Amino acid sequence: MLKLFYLPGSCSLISHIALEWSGLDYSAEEVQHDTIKNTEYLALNPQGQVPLLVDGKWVLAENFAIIDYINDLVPEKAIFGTKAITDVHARAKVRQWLAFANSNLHPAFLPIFKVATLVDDKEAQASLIKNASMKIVKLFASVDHALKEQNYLAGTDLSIADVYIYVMLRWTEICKIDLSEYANLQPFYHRVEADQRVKTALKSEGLA
Ligand SMILES: N[C@@H](CCC(=O)N[C@@H](CS)C(=O)NCC(=O)O)C(=O)O
Repeated sequence: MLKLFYLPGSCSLISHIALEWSGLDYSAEEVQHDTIKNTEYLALNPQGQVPLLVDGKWVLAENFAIIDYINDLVPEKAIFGTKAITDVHARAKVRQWLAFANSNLHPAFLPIFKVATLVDDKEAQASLIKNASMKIVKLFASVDHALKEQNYLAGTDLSIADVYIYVMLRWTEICKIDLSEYANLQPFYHRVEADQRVKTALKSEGLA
């Protein structure tokens, strides 16, 4: 059976939703910040981070890789969206949005979440948070633009790329980043959140 280690509401929520979507037999174990830095966990994932997927004796880290692996296990579940099953361009677009979310958006939050480890001075911290927030707002412009003509980022139905962006949007709420200049983000957020697989994973992490 597959087992996922997660921190509630963190980026591991994306892999959690993918597992829920897969219909595969899995368990999800909540971990604490100190647990992922202990020797036992570091032996499984030297990065000391979530998500971490354990499949028997085999372990896999990194959201992108975990999502891709789950999709390979159950391609008929259309985790990359229905169109992506047969359409190479649709599949490539899902990967483009996943890459954007994973390597542009996701790290842009780090100066906010880790501000105390980056600078000591309170004024400098406030300025760092302000600048990082402005960068995040700019990054969401392309998401908003893509959602002008369609309800989902890479096709006619939900894909895991939408889920990734949804989790990043949750973080903007936590960080109080104002995205109200973008008309398409709020309806998209509610659309994704209304999905039963998303709801189930949220509930299981105590976030519903
Ligand atoms: N590149 C990794 C990043 C994973 C990551 O940043 N995980 C965060 C939660 S969102 C974490 O474990 N933070 C705890 C820490 O780094 O101490 C991925 O995409 O899976």
